[in-house]
Amino acid sequence: MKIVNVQAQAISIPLPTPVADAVRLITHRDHLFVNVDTDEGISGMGFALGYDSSLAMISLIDTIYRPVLVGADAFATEHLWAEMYRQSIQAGRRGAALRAISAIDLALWDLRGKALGRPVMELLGVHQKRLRCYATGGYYREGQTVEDLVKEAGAVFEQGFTAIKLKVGKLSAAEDAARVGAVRKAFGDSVDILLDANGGWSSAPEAIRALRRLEEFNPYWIEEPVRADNLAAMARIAEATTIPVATGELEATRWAFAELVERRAAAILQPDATVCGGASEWLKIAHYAAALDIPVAPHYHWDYHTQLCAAIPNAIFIEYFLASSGVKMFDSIVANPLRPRDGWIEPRNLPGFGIELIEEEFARYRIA
Ligand code: SMN
Ligand code: MG
Repeated sequence: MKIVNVQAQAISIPLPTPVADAVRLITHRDHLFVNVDTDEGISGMGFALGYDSSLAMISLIDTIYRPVLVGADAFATEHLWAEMYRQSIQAGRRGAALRAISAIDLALWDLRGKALGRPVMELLGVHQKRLRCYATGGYYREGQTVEDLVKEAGAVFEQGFTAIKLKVGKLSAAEDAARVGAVRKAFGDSVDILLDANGGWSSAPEAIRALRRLEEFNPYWIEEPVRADNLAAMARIAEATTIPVATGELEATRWAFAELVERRAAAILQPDATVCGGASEWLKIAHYAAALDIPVAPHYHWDYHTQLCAAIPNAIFIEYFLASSGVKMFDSIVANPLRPRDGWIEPRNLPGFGIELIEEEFARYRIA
């Protein structure tokens, strides 16, 4: 089956109200979309979160990736990944180039599932279909009090979730401890509280000082305590606190994840298939982690990660955003959004990734 066309588009969805993590204000979400068509009339679709690089990604597809793809065998995903990576080595290796490769690779896996009439998880081999979710909330919001945060967490637990992720790292250690402590006090030990600093602490000592104050609330993990690049600091933090370090949402390629493990920078890996290089690369990372019994808790897009986590033995969590969080607006363009029940989520039983878009909504948010 030959690839005859690769189409790239971008959308930008505004958030109803801006929210912040430790390092940035988020006002909208932009995504790259890739459609790959074949000579047998079967197409695949893939997407990646852009962080305002969607237009740059379209340009990379036009100049570097489309020429690699058109005319090639659509099932040759391993060969095509290697070739796309090689042809963009000067411009790429991570960041926007790897996100573009991710969207293309995911489109090719979607296509393969559609061609064979099976969900991606069944092409891989199913381990489990029921996956535990945590709900991400607890962003910093203008004017929000600790009581408001407890109320927000209450709404999450009322829906049956037993794990929540809260932001830390923007306020003083005492203020962050008050936020996390209030949630722990209100909901007790039966829930898991995960923390995400988005690299907000400037050094290992600063992170360790803040984390010492948080240890008493028994957080499940601390995510990206310092800048993702500073593996030495990440390892020092892991050594100095009882809280397991999770990281990986900004990492791309198997080599980057191997380094995280070798340098003892993370106890839990968070590869994102739309960032790390697509399903092909995500699977290598997850299998490498499985060889060491390291848990995998992928970052974000559950439309992909439910299919992929269903097919590995070491998945511990799917990340989910409630629509009421007003943060993750992607489901506003999905006709068949996945809905967790009682804190658990299952992959779609449809060919490929089975994601159906609402065309009018897609068109409304389209920017290129
Ligand atoms: C996050 C980052 C980017 C998009 C969505 C969510 C955040 C998280 O760091 O881990 O939830
Ligand atoms: Mg994060």
